[in-house]
Amino acid sequence: MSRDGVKDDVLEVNFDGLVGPTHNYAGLAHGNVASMRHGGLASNPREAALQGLAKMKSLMDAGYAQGVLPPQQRPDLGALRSLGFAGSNAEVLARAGREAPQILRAVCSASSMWTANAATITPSPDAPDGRVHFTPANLQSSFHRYLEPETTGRVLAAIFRDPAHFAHHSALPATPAFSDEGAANHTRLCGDHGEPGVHLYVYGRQAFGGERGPQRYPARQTLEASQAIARQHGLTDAQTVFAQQHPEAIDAGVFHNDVIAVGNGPVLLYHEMAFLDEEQTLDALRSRMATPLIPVRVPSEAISLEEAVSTYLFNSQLLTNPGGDMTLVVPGECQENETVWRAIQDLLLAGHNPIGEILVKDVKQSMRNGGGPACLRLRVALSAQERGALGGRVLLDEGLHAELVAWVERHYRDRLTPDDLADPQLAEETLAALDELTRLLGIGNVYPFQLAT
Ligand code: SUG
Repeated sequence: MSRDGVKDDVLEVNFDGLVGPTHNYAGLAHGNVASMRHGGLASNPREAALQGLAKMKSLMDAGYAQGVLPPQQRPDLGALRSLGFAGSNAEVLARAGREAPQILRAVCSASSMWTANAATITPSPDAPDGRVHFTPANLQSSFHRYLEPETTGRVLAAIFRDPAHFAHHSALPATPAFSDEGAANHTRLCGDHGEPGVHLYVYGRQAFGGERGPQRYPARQTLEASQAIARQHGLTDAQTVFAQQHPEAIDAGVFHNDVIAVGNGPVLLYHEMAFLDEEQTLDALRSRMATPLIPVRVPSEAISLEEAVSTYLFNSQLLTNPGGDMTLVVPGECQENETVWRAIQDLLLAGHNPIGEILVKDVKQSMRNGGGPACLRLRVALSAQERGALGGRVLLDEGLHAELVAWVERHYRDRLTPDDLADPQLAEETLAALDELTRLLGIGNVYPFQLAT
């Protein structure tokens, strides 16, 4: 730490979720139009994992700090057993496949790949005790995602294990009043990443009281959940802004704020329909930030809500380069859409803002389930000392990347349909792969099958 409250050596590390071997299209996410549209399609788990690793590698090669988080144990046989399916693993899977195919699909989802929903993070320059704070998201809005937080908590505790630097909180009560979907609804705005920041929490509804909510699709984040996380992490009113997401955006398929806005440093790139009260949100940020806010507003006349949702322009990663300018990492779908591609050139690249470069990444396997480049990563701003205190081998380098690619090629199938999910061989393959992965990453035993006595 050199100046007051400022850490000079803080870097934002993007921890991408490794896509799990059971990646499939089950149409599980109500209000997520890509998931609803592609349910039942055959997936390619191998291609999905390799696309994710290729994105990680190219950002690592470009000089950004890149981390990786492991997938979860799927099928979640424990969840099936808790629902009354008994017998051998093969019997449990066969009966679930016969009697409750929707439940079987849910317990096979590889949804933990979207690590933007894994947790909410407060980096150390902002926390009163000078540690990095973590709260796993309860993801209680859907059954398949409600299965994630327990293992997420174990994985985060295994990696961010040194209590001198890292503080772990419990997920919020998994009930609609405290519905929480993690960092996807949270943006930290600041000068450099090591300077104190202001935390923008975007919620879809208020559980106790409150006004207009969406009519068609569910709001997955409550104000009460966001407030509880800020309290857990010790943030004050001067450090926080709580803004309601526009209900019309949720009803158009914007199920998380990161589908319609992305911030980095002092820049907030957003669609005009992102917030119910745009001016109030910007004013609240401006009045709290130590650095001038740089809003980059995209009006509906340039890009409609529907185009924002179908191309996921706002689900891009906005990354800081050493000189202070920024790179926007967009999904391939943005380049395929003429209107959006033109708006990127005219509004973003030619506008008065630090965005100086666009990188296009193909993450189509994930996009078909509504997960773009920004969904696939959890941002954790860490000082050099905190990076040095990480457990396991999770910061990507050439060697780790090559080993992960080889691991995927050894274990993953290149085609999976919903009917394949009852195959007991798939479950065996997956557990063997995951067991090997925890050794490769050096994170110890984190999966239920490894912890069972
Ligand atoms: O929760 N899709 C995920 C996508 C999450 C995207 N994350 C962010 N925007 N940060 C979801 O809706 C679909 C699974 C399926 O249908 O098979 C799914 O869960």
